[in-house]
Amino acid sequence: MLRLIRFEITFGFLLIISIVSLIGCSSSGTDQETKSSESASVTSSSTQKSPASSSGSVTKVVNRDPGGSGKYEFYPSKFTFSVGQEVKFEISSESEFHTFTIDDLDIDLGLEAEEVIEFTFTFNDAGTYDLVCLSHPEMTGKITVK
Ligand SMILES: [Cu+2]
Repeated sequence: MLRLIRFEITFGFLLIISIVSLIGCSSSGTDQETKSSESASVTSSSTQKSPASSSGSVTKVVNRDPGGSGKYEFYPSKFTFSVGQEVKFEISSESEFHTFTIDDLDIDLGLEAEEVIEFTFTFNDAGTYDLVCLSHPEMTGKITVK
């Protein structure tokens, strides 16, 4: 009987330790995630629930379609950024699969219906870049970097 009580106490203590270490692990994991997304020039994630705190603004792009706003288009479709600017995009799709593709920058993201993707890109070279959706060639856009 006494041995059983001692076992329960030990088990409870171990449980508390494992919970505490779990909390410790998950918070340090978030720190690492933030650091790695800052160092990489392109990061994408579709599972991130809460956007990482950032001082910069977010450039939102909607992949519109007939099942949503009425026609196939990027909204907005024209963008101007400065050389060296780190741009945080939030790209969403209305009711179909779309892509957010910029060949010259090796960017090719696919979005399922109603999916939202966040990614950060640093524009290092001046120029004009064509944006297109591979599923709908009439969906085009232009990104100017100067
Ligand atoms: Cu599309």
